[in-house]
Amino acid sequence: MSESIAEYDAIVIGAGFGGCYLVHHLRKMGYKVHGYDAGSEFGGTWHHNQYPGARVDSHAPFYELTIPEVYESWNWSRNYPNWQELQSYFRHMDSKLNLRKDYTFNTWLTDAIFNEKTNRWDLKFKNGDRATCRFFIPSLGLSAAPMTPNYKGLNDKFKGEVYHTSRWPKKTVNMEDKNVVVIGTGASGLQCIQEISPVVKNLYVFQRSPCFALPMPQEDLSDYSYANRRKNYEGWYKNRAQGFSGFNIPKSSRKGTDDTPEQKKQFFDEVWAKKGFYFWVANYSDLFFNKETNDAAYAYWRASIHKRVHDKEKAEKLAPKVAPYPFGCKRPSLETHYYEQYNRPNVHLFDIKEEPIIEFTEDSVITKSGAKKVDMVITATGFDALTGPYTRINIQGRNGRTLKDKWFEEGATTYLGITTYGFPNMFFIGGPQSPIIFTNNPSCLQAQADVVFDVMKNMDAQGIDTIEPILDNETAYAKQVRDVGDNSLFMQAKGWYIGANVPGKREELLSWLGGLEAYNELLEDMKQFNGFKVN
Ligand code: N01
Repeated sequence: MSESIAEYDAIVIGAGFGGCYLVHHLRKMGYKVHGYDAGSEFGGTWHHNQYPGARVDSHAPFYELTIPEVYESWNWSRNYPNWQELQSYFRHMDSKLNLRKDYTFNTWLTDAIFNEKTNRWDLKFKNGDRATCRFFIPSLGLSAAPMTPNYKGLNDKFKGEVYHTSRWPKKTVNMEDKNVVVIGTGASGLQCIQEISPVVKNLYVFQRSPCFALPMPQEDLSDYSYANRRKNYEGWYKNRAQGFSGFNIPKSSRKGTDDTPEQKKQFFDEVWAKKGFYFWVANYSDLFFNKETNDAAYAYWRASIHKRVHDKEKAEKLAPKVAPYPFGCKRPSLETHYYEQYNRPNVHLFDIKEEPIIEFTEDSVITKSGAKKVDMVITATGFDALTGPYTRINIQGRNGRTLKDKWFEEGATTYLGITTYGFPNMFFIGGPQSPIIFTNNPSCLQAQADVVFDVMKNMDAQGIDTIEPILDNETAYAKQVRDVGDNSLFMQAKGWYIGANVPGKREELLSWLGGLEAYNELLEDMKQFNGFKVN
């Protein structure tokens, strides 16, 4: 524990994509910047989420930072790399940029308090460290606050191993010949199930809602000529910042309501054949707004699943006749052989709504059909996404008001998904009301960080000490984000996109749905401080 207070121009919290990009560039711009992370290494999400089968479902080379020193010397072996390769990527980045010299790890930020006398942020860490800075830039990741289920007996009686997917231990976890429970079938559960089914003795999957997963077009890149591919990088990177999704997947302007059933079938065949997120991002433009279009997409998807799952009862649980929520309004994960796992005799599927978990005993899970012996429980139960990572920290702005209170009372209200009234010189990257949910994450994080760099530069050039959004502008922006959500089908899908998975959290669409290109245009205003009060 140090007695002194470290002084910086800027402090970045987080050592994932956003944090690394920020520290690298701010340092180059001549700022005295320091990064902190609660984990023991670089990687953010990918440092913690190393559960079996964890793999990104955004493809290379879009899912990386556009830092030439890093990408020019880095080759992915797959276009959808696994956690091991993603961790190697971060090690490579550090070896090229020596980020480590300006980072402190294993340091949990407990308090960040804006000091109205000095106009600086005063930070305290769990280990006793203290620091102060002019610019406070948290880049905490959307999934840094795991949600754990509170089943009777799980935490106090059950004697077997219990792991949350996003807090997977840094040791080998042996599952061979074990009876394993997986609770939750979102992206994490699905990937884990896909990987461990062939290994375990029995797998008991407890599903509350099915995931509408799409085929992952995985490719082996090891034989590619990277020299040739890299010639395209500059163009790709430029395009990714200008498209809707931050990928090379174009958004369609075609509406399902304009097409006959035959035309719809033909259109679905086309987008389905492209695999990956095409059936989501490049689907009809009214997919998220029109029930008829959405139902048609769901029916098409459902038929593809029923072809792969032999047991009709299981198939019906995985892809029910009536969609339990609108298609694509919870995140569709990508899979390669998930559905085939349910053809294995050792993989048992329970719909929690029909067969709830009654309790865990020392060595079993009890449901209405009896007790099943269990050695390990894996909870893949998701996150208090977007706001949770921020509201767990005591972040206090003007007049001692905390961000937690503000977002609890008003909902996740921000200006441009990057600042919030009452919290001067705080720029959050990848947080609520940014486009992060609907875009390739590095594309969104970089767009936000780039505008922060310009804002800081312009502030210094014009002798401005603090910047803070004007309340009316914030209210209007926040309303715009929510109104789009309220007029969409998203509000009918009770998942993390709208905060419905967290008891007591206000239900609202938590992300900007207008696409990255339109968002970038809004950010242009910020560079000139339009909509902001400056001092
Ligand atoms: O979390 P989730 P996730 N009892 O919230 C269920 C990113 N990600 O970790 O839908 C029983 O999606 C819950 O049921 P329901 C990606 O953005 C990316 O899987 O609320 N079940 C749901 O089935 C992703 O979307 C990658 O009814 C309970 C599941 O648990 C996001 O992270 C990989 C329950 C949670 O699904 C989150 O994914 C992994 C309870 N008490 C994650 N509580 C890739 O890039 C919750 N559930 C590949």
